[in-house]
Amino acid sequence: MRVLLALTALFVAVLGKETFEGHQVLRIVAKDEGQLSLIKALEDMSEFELDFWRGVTDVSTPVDIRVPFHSLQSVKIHLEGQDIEYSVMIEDLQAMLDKEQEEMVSAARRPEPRNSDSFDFANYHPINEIYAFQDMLVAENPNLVSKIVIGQSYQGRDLNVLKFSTGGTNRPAIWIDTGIHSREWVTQASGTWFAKKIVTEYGRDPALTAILNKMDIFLEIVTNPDGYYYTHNSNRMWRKTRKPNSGSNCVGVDPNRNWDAGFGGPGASGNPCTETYRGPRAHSESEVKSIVDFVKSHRNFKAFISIHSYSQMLLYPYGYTRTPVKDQAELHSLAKKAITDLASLYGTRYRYGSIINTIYQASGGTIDWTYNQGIKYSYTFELRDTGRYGFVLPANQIIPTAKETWLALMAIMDHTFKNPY
Ligand code: 0X9
Ligand code: ZN
Repeated sequence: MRVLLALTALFVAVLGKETFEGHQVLRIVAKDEGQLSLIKALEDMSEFELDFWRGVTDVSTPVDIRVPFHSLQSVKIHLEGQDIEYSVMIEDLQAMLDKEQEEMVSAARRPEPRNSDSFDFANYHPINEIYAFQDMLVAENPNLVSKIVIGQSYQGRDLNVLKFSTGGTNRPAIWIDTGIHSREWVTQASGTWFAKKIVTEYGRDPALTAILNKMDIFLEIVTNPDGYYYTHNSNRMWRKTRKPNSGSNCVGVDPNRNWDAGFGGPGASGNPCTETYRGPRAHSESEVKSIVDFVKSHRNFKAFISIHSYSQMLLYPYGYTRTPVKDQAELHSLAKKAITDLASLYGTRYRYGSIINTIYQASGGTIDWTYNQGIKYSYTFELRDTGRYGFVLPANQIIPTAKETWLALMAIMDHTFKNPY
């Protein structure tokens, strides 16, 4: 088995992309607490090589698991043997990825955009195209947009942050990041759309104009560039960073378990071979540390919004502890307002609440750290969908997703603007 794995890795390294032929995504719903523990136990059965797309919340909330072809039979028999019900959400993951790839290839046949207006927001793009888009936006709007390089990724890529500012020095600011988990492609795509939206609406939308006349917005679209590059070129399902782990053949750290907030506690793993590996120490990942340093030296962030997918949720701290945050009441009612606005466009339904009560316990998460730094309006989104396509959301949903999410972002930004602290 070891040899086979090593050979597969070598094969992929030399010849290109990992394939997911015959991989299925199963949806499992626990009927009772007993079944829930049995499902949790699957997380530790490394021989199955399962990939939890949507982790264990509670009884009656579905769990989505990508099961490789080689373990499909045994997993199904295992579940049936324990009387656990499952359904097949995705029959053949590779077929879905082939379609995604075809759409990208045919979109890429169009002429290269000469300006940010002709950028194809309705399709997914490799990192170089997103970076080129960012530079065009800066060149076209020198009085509104600038690019700040807050550091380098492990593999040496620039960590780019777009700063939207109409002047002033160290104004109160709003942070938005997308793509810290690289495979959550609709987030980077939405981030790109938000960037364009901000420049087109400044001077038109009175609410955004008022915000930008007093505050700055910082947007990091490709927050995990090494991972993003890897999803395009080697493994579409890559979530973590790409830093090797000493003493292990497994690569990468979960950048949403690497922050100094309950670091090392329950809801993260100490095993480098898992998808929720916390890393050797807090802020060990340069993609995380660069934001930490930036936020600390800026000292004037008032809102921090970290965007993930999927499951349609708007969450606030904490994830590492059940202790409610002191601003719980305000964060809760603002979340409700934001998801109501979001739903007003297409009826997309979101759940909302604290991370630990709504999704699951997760330690070392981004917004727990930012909240503890004193950034009251710390939120995290899980964008579309609820599992039909999961991380492989069809490109024709990018713009609708971005548009509805923008309404929720505006609700949070507007509230932040109107409630200085
Ligand atoms: O497990 C995570 O890191 C998040 N889910 S995801 O599928 N995007 O990986 C949820 C944890 C807490 N919530 C967020 N920070 N979104
Ligand atoms: Zn995520």
